[in-house]
Amino acid sequence: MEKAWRWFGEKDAIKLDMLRQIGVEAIVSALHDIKNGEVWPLEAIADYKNYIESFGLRWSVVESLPVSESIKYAGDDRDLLIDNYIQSLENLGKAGVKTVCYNFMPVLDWARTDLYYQWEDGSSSLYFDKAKFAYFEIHILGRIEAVNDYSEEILNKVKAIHSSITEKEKEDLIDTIIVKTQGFVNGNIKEGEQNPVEKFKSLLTLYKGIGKEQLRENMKYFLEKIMPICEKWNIQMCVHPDDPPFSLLGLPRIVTCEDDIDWLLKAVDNPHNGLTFCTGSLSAGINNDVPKLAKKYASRTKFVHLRSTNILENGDFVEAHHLEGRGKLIDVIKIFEIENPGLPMRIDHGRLLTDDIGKNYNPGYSFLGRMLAFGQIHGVIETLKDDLEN
Ligand code: DNO
Repeated sequence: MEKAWRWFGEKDAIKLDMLRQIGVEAIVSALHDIKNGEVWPLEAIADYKNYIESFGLRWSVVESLPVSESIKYAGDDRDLLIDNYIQSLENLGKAGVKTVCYNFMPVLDWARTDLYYQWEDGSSSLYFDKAKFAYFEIHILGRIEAVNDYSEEILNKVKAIHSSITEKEKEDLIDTIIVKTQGFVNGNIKEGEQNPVEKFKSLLTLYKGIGKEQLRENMKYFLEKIMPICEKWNIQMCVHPDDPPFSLLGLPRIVTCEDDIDWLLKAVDNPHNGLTFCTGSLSAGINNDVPKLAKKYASRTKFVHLRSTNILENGDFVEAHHLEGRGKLIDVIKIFEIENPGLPMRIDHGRLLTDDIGKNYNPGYSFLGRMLAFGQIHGVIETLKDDLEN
């Protein structure tokens, strides 16, 4: 596997020389300053690529070239936005950056309720608390019909949260779900937004009446339009699975499990329509057997995210150590080393260790926590390669 690292550009507190020193070979990044929906100019792409290369690294994956909401809900301007997307792909192709990660999640790009779940050793990781999310839907967004989406047990917990939550805790929850986890990935709501809850609610209304079948149709439409430019430049499109892989906010989810992936790969049966195999997102689906999926989809996988989770009895999930939990990374790496060697992989999320605290890293993107996982995974890859060669 190619050992890559997600880097957020020159503003990132983690510098490229540091990455080179720990054995990183390639960079996963995006032109983060360009607004969602606008064309990425060739010159800006080339400058960014040259900068990365000046450190002896290569820009191997774009994560993400975001798909505008209007493409997802089929708004009036979707064709114009798809044309812009095609132009960005053309420019990436010309510049030689040919693996492009994206997602097709309505409104919310990944969801967590807690950024600092405490472990006994003082480190922390990201966490998804079902009852807190239900509370957010029902009491903060006022989405009353959400009561139909949750069990009685969860609804009882929601009542308890409602009677004890402080204003500060409420603000933190809003900030975590719709601001802190979204702004840095070119999501809909940025830090400093005056009224994030109102903006979020108005985004949700765009999807009124759009169910799973319609969202699938819209995704197919988008992929069919962009395949010719991908063929021209040999660009690999790789969709990121929905995180978490179950429905939230009454919105449809279409990349969550084997059935979904089967549908997606058949609907547009073109080798340029591929997957970002995210062991973290997939492992949070109770019915997903991650190594089994890796084996089945190895040839259509173009990029790998390595991370693991544990699902708790109450339905919450927590991000686990990279070598533990449901992600089964050692098995997955072995499968990819045999079935599709050389794929770019990056460590996804890491714990926040004591010396990471206060450094203003994006949620999940600590330095020491990720470096620890990177070192472990590097060792696993080399050991497996050695075993396979002998
Ligand atoms: C979060 C990330 C996601 C991912 C996008 C891909 O940490 O895994 O934001 O980059 O969903 O389009």
